[in-house]
Amino acid sequence: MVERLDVEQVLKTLPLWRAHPGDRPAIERKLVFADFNAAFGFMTRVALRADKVDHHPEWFNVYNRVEVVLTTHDAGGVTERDLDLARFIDEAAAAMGAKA
Ligand code: HBI
Repeated sequence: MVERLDVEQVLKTLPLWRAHPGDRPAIERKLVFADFNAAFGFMTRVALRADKVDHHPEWFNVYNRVEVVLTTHDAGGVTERDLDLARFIDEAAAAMGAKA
């Protein structure tokens, strides 16, 4: 079992992320891309990584917007696995020219 981390501490290292409102601790980032092509390109990069590390985003996409929520179900909160994927998401978002 991976250790749960304090969300506020995690967010200090992830300036583009917020606490996700809900019944269990989670972090979220809302992204905007130039168009659907860029948004889906971003999602493809993240999907391949998620498959590789067996850790998956909860996400929502309409056209050029993607909303991502990360949490670790087994631990009932945010762990290093979410932090790692969030860092990868930030890199992929920058590479795909995220506007927000
Ligand atoms: N993805 N975000 C997230 N959180 C999990 O706890 C998680 C996951 N993907 C796969 C996974 N857990 C599996 O390890 C278990 O469901 C078996």
